[in-house]
Amino acid sequence: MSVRPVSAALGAELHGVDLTALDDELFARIHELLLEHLVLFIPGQSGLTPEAHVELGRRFGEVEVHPFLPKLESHPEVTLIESDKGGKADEWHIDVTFSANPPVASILHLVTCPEAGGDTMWSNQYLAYETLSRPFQEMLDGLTAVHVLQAPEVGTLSAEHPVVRVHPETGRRSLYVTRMWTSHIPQLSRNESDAVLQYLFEHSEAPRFHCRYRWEPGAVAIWDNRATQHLAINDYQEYRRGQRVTVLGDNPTGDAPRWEPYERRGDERYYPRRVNARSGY
Ligand SMILES: O=C(O)CCC(=O)C(=O)O
Repeated sequence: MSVRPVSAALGAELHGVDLTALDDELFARIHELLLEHLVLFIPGQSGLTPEAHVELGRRFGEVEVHPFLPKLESHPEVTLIESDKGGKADEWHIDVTFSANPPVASILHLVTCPEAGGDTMWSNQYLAYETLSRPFQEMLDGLTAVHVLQAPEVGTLSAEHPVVRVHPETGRRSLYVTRMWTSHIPQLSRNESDAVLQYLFEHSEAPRFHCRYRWEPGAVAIWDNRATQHLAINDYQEYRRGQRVTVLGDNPTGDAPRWEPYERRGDERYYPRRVNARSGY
């Protein structure tokens, strides 16, 4: 197997790998590389059947059946991301943070993609945290954030997680707020929360933390959902189809909140939630 970094921030492309011939040794190497590079790209996997895709997911942990996104009829663990059915995740996000136990990892198999365009970008959230000043890090270490999905299929789903989480396998801290789902920081006033989150969204999405992948049909991406965000670029018209297997089992942990929830004063307006009805990624 050869390993070629995709950017200085994160991402590596693997060559000489056949995911249909997965054994314990190959899986252990992929797992180790994932912790190091945060997102792995494995081109040339057109032979990856839905069974083998789900099997790869099961190596990492329990596999999700998404509550409402379209799925393969024969394999409900395989979520379909089709451009002609609204499957364009073109806002930065960490997958499913509105759940109490968001995914550990996602495995996306690009079956059909445009000749040019439809690239996907990832951002390294260890670096996003590590490049903040020490006083700002210390403040964020003691805060939580609420993540909300509002969708007709399920109503409102929400969860509260640390703003800074500690990775259960590497022990490193990463920023854990995301433009698509994070609504507010309950220990701050509404104006403070809006301002801090706006800053964190922009900071965490900065190009110096990125890699960008140009897909070919049959390529697979595996990302660590605990320390990255991603965005699919919506710059194409053609049909694009991805099949995603998502691995559950995460329980984001960080420092305990150091402050009580903010108490509203007088007639101060408080947290109208952002409406997130676009998808369920
Ligand atoms: O379509 C893509 O490239 C990424 C899809 C996505 O954002 C997701 O599966 O969470």
